Amino acid sequence: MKIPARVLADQLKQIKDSGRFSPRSGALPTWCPGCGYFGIHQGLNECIASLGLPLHEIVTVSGIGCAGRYPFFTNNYGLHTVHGRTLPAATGVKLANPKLTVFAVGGDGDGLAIGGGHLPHIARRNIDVNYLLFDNSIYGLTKGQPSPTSPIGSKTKASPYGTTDRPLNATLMALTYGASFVARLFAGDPKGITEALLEGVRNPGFSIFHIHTSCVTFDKAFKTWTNLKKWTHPLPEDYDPTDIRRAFDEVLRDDFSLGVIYKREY
Ligand SMILES: Cc1ncc(C[n+]2csc(CCOP(=O)(O)OP(=O)(O)O)c2C)c(N)n1
Ligand code: SF4
Ligand SMILES: [Mg+2]
Repeated sequence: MKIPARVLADQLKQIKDSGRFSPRSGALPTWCPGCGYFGIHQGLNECIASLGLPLHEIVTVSGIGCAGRYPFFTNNYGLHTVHGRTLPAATGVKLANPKLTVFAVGGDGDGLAIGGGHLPHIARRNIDVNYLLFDNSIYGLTKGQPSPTSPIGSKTKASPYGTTDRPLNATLMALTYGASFVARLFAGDPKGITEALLEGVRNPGFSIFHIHTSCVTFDKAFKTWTNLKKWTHPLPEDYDPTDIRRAFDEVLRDDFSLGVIYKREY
């Protein structure tokens, strides 16, 4: 269906007037068309716009990967650091200037493979960093090797006979490590991402947002948009995110229920 130019211009004006685009930089994201990261970008931009903070008081810190490119696409301060060292760098930023609102952004390879040793320590120290884990279950930037969250049997150029390793469950790991705020989200639901971020930013400690997303270029079988839409669903209506035992029950099912899984009461 062809949308008339005037309708598109009106829609663009509405978006500009809403301020949704103001946290974006002039650099257009270099992600592949259809990549789930656009939905995450929209969710975080809307959160930043709603916070109403001056952009120089916000920092996005990344490691390396397609997710690691994130800081180029925002107008706030940004640090593109070393593969796997997203969380130590973000910790340093927060400790050096506690007035800053810090968002750490990184992929499943960055955060759970090479950088997997940092998650328990930022969680137990309860450093006030908001960590968006972009979990596409693949190494996107290096052209599609299996990651620690790829399912058993994943066939890639680096695993032509299928992987034999069991995948990690990042939400379960975050709960086990004692993270004080844990959300599980989906890149296809930017509104849900914004809502969880706005709640998590208020947590005066470490908040993790485990975001299931799609690598449309290198994964044609597992985390496709079609599958993710089929698998994801909201948490039960009577769910109480302050009940840690309930949170473990929910997450042990290795399910795709979405929302705020756990928040600590101080
Ligand atoms: C020390 C080091 N080891 C390996 C690499 C190669 N490398 C770059 S990105 C990457 C993995 C990317 O996967 P992920 O973190 O899931 O991010 P995605 O690209 O999927 O967003 C690897 C292994 C590197 N840049 N530095
Ligand atoms: S390779 Fe995958 S993760 Fe990277 S930008 Fe393209 S679709 Fe996104
Ligand atoms: Mg990845």
